[in-house]
Amino acid sequence: MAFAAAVSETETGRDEPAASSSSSADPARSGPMSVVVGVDPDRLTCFMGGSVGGVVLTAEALAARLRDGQPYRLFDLSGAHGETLSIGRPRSEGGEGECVDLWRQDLALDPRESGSRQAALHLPPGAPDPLPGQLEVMDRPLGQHVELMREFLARRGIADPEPGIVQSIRTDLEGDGAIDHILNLVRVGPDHARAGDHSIIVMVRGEGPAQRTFIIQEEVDVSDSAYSSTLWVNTIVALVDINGDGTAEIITEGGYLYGGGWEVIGWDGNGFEHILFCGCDG
Ligand SMILES: [Ca+2]
Ligand SMILES: [Ca+2]
Repeated sequence: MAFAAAVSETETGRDEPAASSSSSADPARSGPMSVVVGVDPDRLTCFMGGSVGGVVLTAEALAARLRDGQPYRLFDLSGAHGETLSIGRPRSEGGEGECVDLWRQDLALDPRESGSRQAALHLPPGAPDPLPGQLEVMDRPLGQHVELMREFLARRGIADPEPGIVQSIRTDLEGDGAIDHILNLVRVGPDHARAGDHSIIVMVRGEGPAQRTFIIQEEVDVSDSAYSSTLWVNTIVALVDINGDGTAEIITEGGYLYGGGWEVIGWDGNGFEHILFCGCDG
């Protein structure tokens, strides 16, 4: 398999809890604060948390610090989209159990602007531009990436793989000058699961022998089923640096048969970790 030698895969499980070291509540922590809120096409918000002094804090740990009328800027994969203000303070809507991480933060959104997903960021005064220096949504994936992902699925035992690359983003995630491609693959049928259905997010770094593939999410149906697929399907909404360390985080909105929500996924220099979540994980 020609590609196998050039591909190294780093697994990160979506179901792993956020690393306690980066998300622990520290009421004494001080420093510049940033906040990230997901906005869905119906302008329904999901308050994910943010960071204080560069350390990521969960929604629960951050909520008490927020006030009415704080400024937010709106972002998606095409860039920045104006400003808004918070209305009131974050509120937990999850109660107990599977929706314990569901928090809302109302924003004064323009009702004429709807239909798209956005990430709303409150950033400290003087914060650097949170967008990566390079950010381009490609009309179609590179042929070499289609082949790469065909090989990827074949190694999972899928015969005649059909990689469904629905988002192909060309960026420089950590600003080191080397281009990174983030690919979101989705193939899910409406009624029943088919062998080879998949929901995968990877980052492809480099080209040729130096190319490496980092797995951000991987779910693959390996057999047919008469029942609906239970794959968690994502949309990559924005790439923005929420904690000011110069590396953009990946903001996704997704869901499956039994739940859904927003995530912040961060690059730690060797791989990806799921650092914040808002929603119901079922
Ligand atoms: Ca890079
Ligand atoms: Ca960052």
